[in-house]
Amino acid sequence: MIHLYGRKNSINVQKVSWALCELNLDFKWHDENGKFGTVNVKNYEKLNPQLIVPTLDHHGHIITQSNGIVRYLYRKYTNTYTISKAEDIAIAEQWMEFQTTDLQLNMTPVFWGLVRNPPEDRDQELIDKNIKFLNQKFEIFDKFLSDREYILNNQFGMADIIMGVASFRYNSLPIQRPNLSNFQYWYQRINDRECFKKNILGTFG
Ligand SMILES: N[C@@H](CCC(=O)N[C@@H](CS)C(=O)NCC(=O)O)C(=O)O
Repeated sequence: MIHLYGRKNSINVQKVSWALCELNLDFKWHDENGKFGTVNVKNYEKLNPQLIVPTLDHHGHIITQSNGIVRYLYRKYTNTYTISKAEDIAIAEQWMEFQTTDLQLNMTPVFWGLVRNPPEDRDQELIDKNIKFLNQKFEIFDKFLSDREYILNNQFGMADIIMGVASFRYNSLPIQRPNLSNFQYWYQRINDRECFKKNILGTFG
């Protein structure tokens, strides 16, 4: 049995639920309706000493860290790692790292500042500075997408999921975005996927 711990509107949990869906894997979802900062599961610290989400219990094998979980699932259930050249995998992983480090650095103050925190706590200067960086980083991704359909092997895969959840958040933010035609073309195809509609759409907030 596969168990996923975490709430539906967490960007990091979404990576895993989307990947499980794409791979047609049944799983039991725990704490689907949990609030931020709480995981309503008894003894959760035994599964995840950091008390964060997501955690995957894959037939008794406990894994944390969203990108690590997605890599594990793709290694286990697809031929991504065996058919791809190491150079191409490196590029895919480069974008996965980009999301979790560089993008999140700017996404967090913008998302929390505009969406999750009350308006009286808003630091507009900080938000504006980070919107600028966020737009610049998506411009870099837009250029990368100019000669490909998807990130790895021109097939939808793990790196599209990781950049996809971040892109959903970016495109949902009430901010001005530059014209990113390659990015928006890619995003539209990502949006059309059933697993995106099922796991990501309608979760902004
Ligand atoms: N590097 C971790 C970060 C996980 C993380 O920060 N999770 C947040 C939600 S997105 C969290 O658990 N916050 C506490 C909570 O929601 O209860 C990962 O990628 O899994």
